[in-house]
Amino acid sequence: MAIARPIRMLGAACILLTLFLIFQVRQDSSGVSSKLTHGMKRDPLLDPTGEPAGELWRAEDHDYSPNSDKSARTNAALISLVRNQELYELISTMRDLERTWNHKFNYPYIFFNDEPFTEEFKQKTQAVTKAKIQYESVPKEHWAVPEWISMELFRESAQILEEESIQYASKLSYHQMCRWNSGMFYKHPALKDYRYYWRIEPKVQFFCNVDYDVFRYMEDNNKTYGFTINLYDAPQTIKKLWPETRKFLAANPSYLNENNMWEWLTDDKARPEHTKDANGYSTCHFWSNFEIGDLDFFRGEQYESYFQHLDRAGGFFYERWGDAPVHSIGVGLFANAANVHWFRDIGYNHIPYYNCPNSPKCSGCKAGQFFAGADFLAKEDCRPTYFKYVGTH
Ligand SMILES: Nc1nc2c(ncn2[C@@H]2O[C@H](COP(=O)(O)OP(=O)(O)OP(=O)(O)O)[C@@H](O)[C@H]2O)c(=O)[nH]1
Ligand SMILES: [Mg+2]
Repeated sequence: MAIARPIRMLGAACILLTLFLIFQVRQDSSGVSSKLTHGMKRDPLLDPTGEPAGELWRAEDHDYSPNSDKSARTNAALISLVRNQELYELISTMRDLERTWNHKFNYPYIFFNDEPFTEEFKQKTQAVTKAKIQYESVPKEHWAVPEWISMELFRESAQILEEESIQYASKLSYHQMCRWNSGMFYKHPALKDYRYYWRIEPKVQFFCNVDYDVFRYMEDNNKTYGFTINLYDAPQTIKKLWPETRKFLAANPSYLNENNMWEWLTDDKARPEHTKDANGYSTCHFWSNFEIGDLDFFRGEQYESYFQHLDRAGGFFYERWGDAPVHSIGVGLFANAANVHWFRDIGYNHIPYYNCPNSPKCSGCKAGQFFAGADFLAKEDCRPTYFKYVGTH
């Protein structure tokens, strides 16, 4: 018996709808879709990505040889705080960065450690690059727990955070590392004469060939800070960070930049519970395991006195304030948002998150992929909020 035409049409529509839904679910579970909200229909990383606009410095046109006195390199270094036991993970990071970028530009590396670097560490890292490497110790007074911190209170607070399953809560060196990265790295004597830094960490990955001098790009375009990944933080680790920030701002209202990122920092629409638990801070931050920044900004009066205030407040030890939210709030309040740059063209991964552009220069990651692993990671993506309030520049 023939089936009536309207019924056939309905059946076909049902099949198409089912196929569409299956496609959507598969996309979500592959980590490619990060469930962009705030009205963003499409991840900008899915659109073809090229180089930033404007004049770019290239290795073909200038002298970037490693030992040249007249090199075109600007005043910049690749930096990492790292432990001897992370040698092989660091080598893997260096290989990626050399392959995609630094073999063309030969910027020097400066490695920092609270312990002396071993000879093996020095030899094996130097074997990966033609560029110069400096191996630096962190001054004791930069690493030590400040005298106003009560170790008893630290242990009690860490215990409470451990009960909330906060990773590394009772690991003192983790707190010291976060404090050093927040307010000490830019005071290290080895960085005194440098203007720009690119922070790297062991075991991160770089996926895309970058054919211009990114430090010159920062300088020529008056950029203060560059990032790849924009995330939410765990509110339990920073409950007092925003209240302390508000206190600091109340005492120093003139420090606030006219073109700041207040709405990104205080958004309470995307994750209202998060903002509530962090006492007014959205917890959105630039993931600081990647950052390219202007040291003059961090050394400047606004950021440095902000750090001093936070350090006195004790949250690097009594909570688990990370350098990522601290840098991000500092940049979000005291820098001009127009001078903060999303390096969308630098393909990057630190487990478990990615920045992966759609470009023939990239391999090893999937365009638009935001995370690898369990689906719940998708909700940690703060880019839609950032793009909405600050933009995609
Ligand atoms: N020298 C030194 N470096 C450290 C210490 N703790 C952490 N680091 C470095 O600081 C950076 C951040 O530390 P990680 O342990 O990766 O912290 P994380 O990224 O929050 O944690 P993971 O998700 O486990 O990677 C890395 O470059 C580490 O090598 C330390 O006690 N001494
Ligand atoms: Mg790490």
